[in-house]
Amino acid sequence: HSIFVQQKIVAFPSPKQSSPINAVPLSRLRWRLGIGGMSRDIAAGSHVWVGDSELAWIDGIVINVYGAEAVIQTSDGRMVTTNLSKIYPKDVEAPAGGVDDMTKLSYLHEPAVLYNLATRYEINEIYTYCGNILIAINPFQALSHLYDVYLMERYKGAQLGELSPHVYAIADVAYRAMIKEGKSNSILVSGESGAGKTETTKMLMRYLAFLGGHAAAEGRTVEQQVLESNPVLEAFGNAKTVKNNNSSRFGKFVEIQFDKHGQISGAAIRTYLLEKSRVCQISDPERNYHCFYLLCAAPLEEIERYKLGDPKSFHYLNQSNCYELVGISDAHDYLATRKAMDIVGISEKEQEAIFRVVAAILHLGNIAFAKGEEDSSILQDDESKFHLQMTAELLMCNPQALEVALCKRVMITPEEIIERSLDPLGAAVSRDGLAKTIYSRLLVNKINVSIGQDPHSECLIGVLDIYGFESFKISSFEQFCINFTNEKLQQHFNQHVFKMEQAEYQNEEIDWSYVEFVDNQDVLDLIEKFRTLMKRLLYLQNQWQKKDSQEGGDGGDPSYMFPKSTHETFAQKLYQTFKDHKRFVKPKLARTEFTIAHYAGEVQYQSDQFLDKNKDYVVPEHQDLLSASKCSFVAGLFPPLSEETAKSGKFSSIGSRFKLQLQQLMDILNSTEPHYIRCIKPNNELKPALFENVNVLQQLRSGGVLEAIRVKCEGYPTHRTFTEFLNRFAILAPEILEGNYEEKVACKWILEKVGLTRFQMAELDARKGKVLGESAMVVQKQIRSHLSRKRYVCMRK
Ligand code: AD9
Ligand code: MG
Repeated sequence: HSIFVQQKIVAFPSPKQSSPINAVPLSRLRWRLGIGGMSRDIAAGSHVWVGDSELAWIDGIVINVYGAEAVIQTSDGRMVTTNLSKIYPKDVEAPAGGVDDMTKLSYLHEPAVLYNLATRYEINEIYTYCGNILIAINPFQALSHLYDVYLMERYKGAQLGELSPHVYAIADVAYRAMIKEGKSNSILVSGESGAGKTETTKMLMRYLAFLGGHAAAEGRTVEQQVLESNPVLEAFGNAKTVKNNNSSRFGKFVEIQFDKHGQISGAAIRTYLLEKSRVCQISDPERNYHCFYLLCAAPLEEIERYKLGDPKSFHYLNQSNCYELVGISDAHDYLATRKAMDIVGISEKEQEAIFRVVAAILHLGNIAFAKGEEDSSILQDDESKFHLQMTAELLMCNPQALEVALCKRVMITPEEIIERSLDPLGAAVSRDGLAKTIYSRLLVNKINVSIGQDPHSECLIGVLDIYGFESFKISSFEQFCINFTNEKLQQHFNQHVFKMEQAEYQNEEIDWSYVEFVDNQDVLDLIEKFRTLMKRLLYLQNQWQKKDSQEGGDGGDPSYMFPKSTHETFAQKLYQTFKDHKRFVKPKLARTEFTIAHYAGEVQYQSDQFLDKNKDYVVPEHQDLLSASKCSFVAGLFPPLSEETAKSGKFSSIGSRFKLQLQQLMDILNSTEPHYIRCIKPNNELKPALFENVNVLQQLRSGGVLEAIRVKCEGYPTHRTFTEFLNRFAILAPEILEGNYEEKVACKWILEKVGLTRFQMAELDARKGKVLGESAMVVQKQIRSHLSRKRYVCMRK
C-alpha cells in the first residue's frame, strides 16, 4: 500500500507535436516560484546563500531574523547581517554531484546556479544544461574520455537529457530535427575569448561529420574538407593574445549542407570582421597571425626561396618578444597546415601563391622610409631596397611601381593630374595599409571556393563561432562592432528562450501570459542611429575632400585620417544626439569618450579613431599595382573596380558592410531552428581545476544565461515529477502513505493539507523543516523505508 501505484502518470495533455524544443518531459508538476518571494520563508535555522565580495556567494545558516534583517553565520565562520531580500535559500538536499540540468534545481537562482556549476566542474563535469541551452566550462586540460568515438555512437539518436550533457547531444538534436522536419538548424556558440568556442565548434563539426559522413567513400570527402578547413582557418586567422594562445581574430559561420539522405553534400564558410590591425601592429606578449611563424619554420628550401629567416628579423613580428608557443612546434604545424590545405582542395600552386603572399607581407613590413627632398620620402637603406625588391618579386609586380605606390599619391583635379609625395610617416601608413588589405583578402577569398557548395542541398546545419562581448580599458570601433553583433545575437537568444518557454507552457496548458520579456531593442536602435551618424560624417568627408582637391588643397586623399578637430566634433555630436538616451552616458570630463550600457554591462568607448577605422578604402595606386600582378592569384585578390566606383572616388564604410553581413547572418539564423551553447572561461590564468566564482558569474550574466533563468523564474522555474515531489514532501502528510493514491492525487492532497495557494518550494521546505524539527525524524525514516520498499516492488514487477 503506497502512493506509488502508477509509475508513469501523464500530468498534462501530451504535446501535439514533438519538435526537439517542445519535447518536454511529461508527468511534471510545476510550482510557481517567484524569486522575490523566497525570503519570506527564511527563518532562524534556514540554510541560505549570502552575497560575498570574494566568492560572490557564500553559504550559511540564519541565526536570527529581526524585521527585514537577518543575522547569518557563514560557512567560513563569520557573522553577517543583511537584508532578507538579499539572501536566498540553499537546498540542503541537493545531490552531492550537482544536477545535470539547472531546471532540476530546487531553487533556481544565481547562487544555486553558480554552486551547481562549481560542484560539477570539480569532478570534471564540464557540461550542464539549462533547459535546452548547454553550458560548457573550459576544462583547460585534455579530457579525451569525453570525446571518444564510442561516445559518438552512444549519443547518436539519444534523447536530449538521456545521457550526460554534451556538445554531441546538441549536435544530435539539431541533426535529428533537420532530418525529421526538413528544416535547417543552427548551433550558436558564444562566450568570451578563451572560453572554448572554437574547440566546441570543432567538436560539433566532427560529430556532424560522423553523422552525415560517407562511411564507405574513398579519397577526399566533403566532410574531410569541412573538418580540415579548421586548421587552415586557424593558421591564417588565429593568433596568440593575452587571453588565449590560439585566439580566433575573426568570426565564422560554417554552413554544413546535407542531401535528402542526411549526408553531407557541401559546405560554406563565412568569415566576419578579421582583426586587420594585427598584421602590422602587435604588442608584448602577443603574436601576429600563426601563418607568419609557421612559414619562418618551413623546410629550408622554402625559406631560401622566400628569403626568410629568423622571425626576429621582421618588423611585423619583432614588435613583441613572443615568438614561440609552449607545446607548439611551428615547423610541425607548417607541414600540418599544408596537408590540411591539400585535403581542403587548395592546389599546390595556390598554396605556393598563398605562402608567397605571406612572405611578401613580411618583406613589405621591413621597408623603411627616410626623409627625402622637401616632404618626400625615400627608401631608408640598402636593406629596405632589398625588401622592396623581394616584395615586388613575390607579389610579381613591378618594383618601381611598388615604390611609387608606397611613397606617392596621385591627385586628380578637373584641370590636371598631380603627383604628390608622402612624408616618411605617410609612406609607412601607406605600407601598413597595403599589408592589411592584402592579408585580409587572403583569408576570406580562398578557402571558401575550394570546398564547394551544394546548390541542391536540402537543408543545412550552421555553426556559429563568434567573438563574445568585449570590454577593454580602451575599447574602440572593433569592440563597438563586436558588441553590436552580440546585442543582435542576444536579442535573437532572448526571443528564442522566451519562445521556448511559451511552447513548453502551451504544451502543458498552463497560463504563461504574465511572463514579461525584456528586450534590448533600445540599444540596437541607439547603435543604428550611431551608425547613421558616422555614415553621414564619412559622406561629409567625401564632400570636403572633393571640394578641397578641386581647390588645389591636399585633402583629396581618403586614406588620410580625419583631422583631430573632427573627432571632437564627432564626440560633441554624439553627446548632443544621445544626451537623453538611457543607454548612453557621457563620462564626466570626457572629450571623446562615451559609454554604452550594453545588456552585458557598460562599455566605455574611445571615439577618437571611430571615423578612421570605419573607412574601408583601398588606395587606387595599391589597387592598380596589384591587379596588374603577373601572378593570377594576387591579381585575383584585387579584381578591377567597377567604373562607377572608381570614378566616384567614394569609399564605403566598414560599419555598413559589417551591418549588411550581420543582417544576412541574422536572416539565415532566423530561418533555422537555433540551439545554444554558452562557453565559460573559469579563470584568466588558463589553468585546469580553477573555478573563479566572480568571473564565472559575470559571464553567466553577459551570456544571457541568467536572463534566461529570469524568464524561467517569471514562469514556473521549478519542475518536479510527481515522484520527486512525493519523495521530498510526503512527510507533510504522512497519512497518504496509508492510502493507495495516484501520484498526482497524492501531491494535490499534500498541498491542500498545508493550505498553500501559491506554491513555493521554499515555503514547502520551511514547513518540512518545522515538521522535522518537531521530532519527525522517525516519520522520515518510516517514509524512506516505505518508499524504498515500494521501489523494490516496482522494479521486480
Ligand atoms: V577566442 O574568442 O577565439 O580568443 P575561444 O575560441 O572561445 O576563444 P578556444 O576554443 O580557442 O577559445 O579555447 C581556448 C583553449 O582552451 C584551447 O586552446 C584549449 O587549450 C582549451 N580548451 C577549450 N575547450 C576545451 C575542451 N573542451 N577540452 C580541453 C579545451 N581543452
Ligand atoms: Mg576561437
